[in-house]
Amino acid sequence: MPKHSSAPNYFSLREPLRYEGPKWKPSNKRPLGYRWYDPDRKVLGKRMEDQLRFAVCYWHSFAWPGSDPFGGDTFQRPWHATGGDPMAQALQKADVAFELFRLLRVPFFTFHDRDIAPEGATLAESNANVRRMGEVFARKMQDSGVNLLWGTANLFSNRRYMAGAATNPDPEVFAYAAAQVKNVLDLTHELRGANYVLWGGREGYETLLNTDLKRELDQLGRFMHLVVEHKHRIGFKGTILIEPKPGEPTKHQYDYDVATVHGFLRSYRLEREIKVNIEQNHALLAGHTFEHEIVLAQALGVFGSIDMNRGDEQLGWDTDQFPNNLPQVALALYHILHGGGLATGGLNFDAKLRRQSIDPDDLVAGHAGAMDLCARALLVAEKMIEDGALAEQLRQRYYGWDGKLGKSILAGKHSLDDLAALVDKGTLEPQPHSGRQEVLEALVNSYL
Ligand code: XLS
Ligand code: NI
Ligand code: NI
Repeated sequence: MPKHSSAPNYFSLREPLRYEGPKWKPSNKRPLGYRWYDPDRKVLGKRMEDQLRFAVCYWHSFAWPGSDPFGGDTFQRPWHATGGDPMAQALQKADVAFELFRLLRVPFFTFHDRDIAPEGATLAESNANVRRMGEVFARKMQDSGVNLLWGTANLFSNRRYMAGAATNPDPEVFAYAAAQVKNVLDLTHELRGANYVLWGGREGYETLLNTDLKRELDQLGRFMHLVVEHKHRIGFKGTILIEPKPGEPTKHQYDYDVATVHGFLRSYRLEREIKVNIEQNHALLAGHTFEHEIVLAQALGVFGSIDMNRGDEQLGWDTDQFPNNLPQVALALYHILHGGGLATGGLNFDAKLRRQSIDPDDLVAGHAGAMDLCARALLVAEKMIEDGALAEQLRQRYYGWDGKLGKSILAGKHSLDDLAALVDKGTLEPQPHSGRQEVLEALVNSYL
């Protein structure tokens, strides 16, 4: 048996972490605290907590046992013990989850249906279990003030989804997935979730030898329309989000990256209804930077929310580590804030401990360290925005486009013939200018 087995005493900490100030260092007596995360501090006109909108995810922290392809459960959470009553275990898990939220003072959480309640013999039974846990959540949320950033349905673990959910060759699987999403979307609405997420875990394929790609895309489009129609029917005010990921579990995922998802949304006339949930590690796996995906989503009008984690520079899979790179996170937050902030979105720690981190308190440490890093990065982003030098150099670089020629080109006032004539007259003499990348990189470092 692990040392701490009953839910309220699962962690050794009793009092919630607090803001300790910039001089604070972890000590044996007080190993955990916030050096930067000061929820009430005003940053660019909003409380820090409201700028960052942190969420703890249920799946990595409470559902995953520490397994990898070569070995099983390392964490031995008491609610995973074999032979236990699954519903009692789900309740214990929820107690520990809300205890972690309290200790961290985190304002939001996220879940899949299968994380929170046991799967039953039929879908009706499974859905009922989810709803029972939903009632438990409603009470706990009321008591704690913790809110739901988003809910989602797990349409990828069960073998019925091995060939996809909406993109399955069998319409009965499509119907099954629809029934599951309806249940979680209804629950998310009842719990006043800020968003609903669809990650197309198995919406993709391994080989075209057994896959009709066009049909599968049409099925996915139809599925998304059903979700949007249902959202409006029940009056859910949150945002529907698709989470792009380029590979894993399938070789070709249809929701490859922000550009691909946007193209899909446009083709199926969904671009006004659905936005994206961008995950740092997924951006890297797609061959992009995190900032690229953020800024592109903003440019296309589909920026929604963030799954905040980090990949490994050597490993080509979704390692889902807690963020720990100040310049990277600072630039991401700079772009998020510069483009208007998070709106209904948040920073969801879709991040898991390394499987050797088996002490319950490691769960507190992983999140607390990540929250503090993000808070520190937010303060860096604030300096970047208040100083304005980064924005100013962009303005200068595109200066010509705000002038007479640039404006009239964009307004469609010139044909190719016109422009050729202008150049022939010899009045234009474009001069190359330095891109100054090194200067700008040093500028970024000056804010750190
Ligand atoms: C997997 C995804 C998943 C989604 C939720 O790689 O990140 O965890 O965030 O289904
Ligand atoms: Ni994710
Ligand atoms: Ni992921």
